[in-house]
Amino acid sequence: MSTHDLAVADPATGCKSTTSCGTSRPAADPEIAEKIANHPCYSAEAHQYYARMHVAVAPGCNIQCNYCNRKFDCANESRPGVTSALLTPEDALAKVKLVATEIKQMSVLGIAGPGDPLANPKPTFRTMELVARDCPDIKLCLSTNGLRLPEFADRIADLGVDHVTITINMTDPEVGERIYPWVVYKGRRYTGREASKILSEQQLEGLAALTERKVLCKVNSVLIPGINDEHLVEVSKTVKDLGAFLHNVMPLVSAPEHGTHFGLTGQRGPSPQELKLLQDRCEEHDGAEMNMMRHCRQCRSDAVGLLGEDRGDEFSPETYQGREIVYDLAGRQAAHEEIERWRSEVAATRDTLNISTGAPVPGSRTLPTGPGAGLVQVEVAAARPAETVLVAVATKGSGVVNQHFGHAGEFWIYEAGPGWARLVQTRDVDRYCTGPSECDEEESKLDRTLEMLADCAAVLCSKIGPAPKEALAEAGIEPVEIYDLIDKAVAEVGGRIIANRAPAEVGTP
Ligand code: CLF
Ligand code: SF4
Repeated sequence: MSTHDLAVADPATGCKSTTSCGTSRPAADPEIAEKIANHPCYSAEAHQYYARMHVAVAPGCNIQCNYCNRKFDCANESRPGVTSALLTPEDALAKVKLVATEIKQMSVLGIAGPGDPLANPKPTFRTMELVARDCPDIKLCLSTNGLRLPEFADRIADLGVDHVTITINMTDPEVGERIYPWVVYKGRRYTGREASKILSEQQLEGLAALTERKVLCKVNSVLIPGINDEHLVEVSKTVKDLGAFLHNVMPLVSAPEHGTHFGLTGQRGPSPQELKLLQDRCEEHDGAEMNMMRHCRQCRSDAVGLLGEDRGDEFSPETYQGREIVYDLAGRQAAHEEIERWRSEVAATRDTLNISTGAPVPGSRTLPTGPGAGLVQVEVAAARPAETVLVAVATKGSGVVNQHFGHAGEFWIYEAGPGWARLVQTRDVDRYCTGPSECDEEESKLDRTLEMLADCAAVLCSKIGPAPKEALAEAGIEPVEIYDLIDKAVAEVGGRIIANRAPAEVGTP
């Protein structure tokens, strides 16, 4: 398929760093490369093509976070205020088989709640065992607060769970006591600084144990302005030294109606710009030089589909409970081959046009990969151009600008310049919404979108109506109607904007 055939091509349905975009780093270590190739969270590029699903099998939790209300899902990976219905491991298996057949690009099963998976080891591991037995091509993934991680490191590795996320919001108990009022460890309840000390020690020990066992680890951190914002660069350094592959700094989502301690006490979340600044700091040479995830969507514990979409409603219990579902392994393999064929065409187009996504090209830098793992050769990214601008993209995935401005629930923010198209953030309207009462009105929605895209030079979408087009132009954001490969369109539009601007107007976003 050539890039000229984009109208039918849909097979699956400003950082300052001059090195690499972590999530799109094609690690030279073939084992790591294989692990991230079709994991939508560990690879920004893969997330345009592959989907994940979660099954909500783990209800209880053994700690209290000040951004969590137990009526809802674990807020370590979910947006507060969403509730997922609990499944038995057997029902979870049936659901996985059905989703895997209907959504063939679903490549990963994650367990992320609604409580902490390792506070509920029986249903968590039983589900993993059943899926490993019946669905051999699905990657297994787990997200935990880490309190019981050292205890279960061997079991996780033995089960073939390749990816584990640990939420680490601090390594300093003084910071921790403002986030965690208590933890329950080995049957005893701890409070204050002692609680955070235990939690932190367990998290770091668990991380080291997993990386020693070659399990690929991601660390999630919730950015809480005024509490851990200054501390998170240090956290990033620490977890990198212990072998974490990726760091995902997520915004605190806090509102009184969520009923959380932070929501009720008026603790605010960060703006998209504050979040990006912190992510950039973690990644910079004088920061942690960590591999950062930029495309997290803070999913529900029963999320289904591509990141950023939720197809959970299509799979209600009646659709899978008590049904004999045949696992279509051959059909899935054929669908994945088609995705890979299209991905390599997109990559070939990038190569021909000499466009970099911040991903590495062959070079000679060496990086530690974890305690005891020694050094591996990684590839070095193409240099970022001296001048870039931010552009927003409306897309439904598959690497193509293919969404109407008005239909976009989120925008992908790219750093753009001549030969440069690097995904640095995704932003959606609701995530940063502060007042639900205002969000229903069309005009207010548009105002919020404009506010959210205020630091962007252009918006790329397949179509846009006259009113938003005018509003964007008035706000100094160029609306661009285009149907093309994202990387190509972003680099071209960014390059043109920079070329047309007076030098003083262009800065580092
Ligand atoms: Fe799920 Fe998490 Fe595994 Fe991904 S989600 S358990 S690593 S398969 Fe992904 Fe969702 Fe962000 Fe999590 S976008 S919230 S990082
Ligand atoms: Fe809530 Fe998750 Fe924290 Fe437990 S670990 S208190 S479920 S956010």
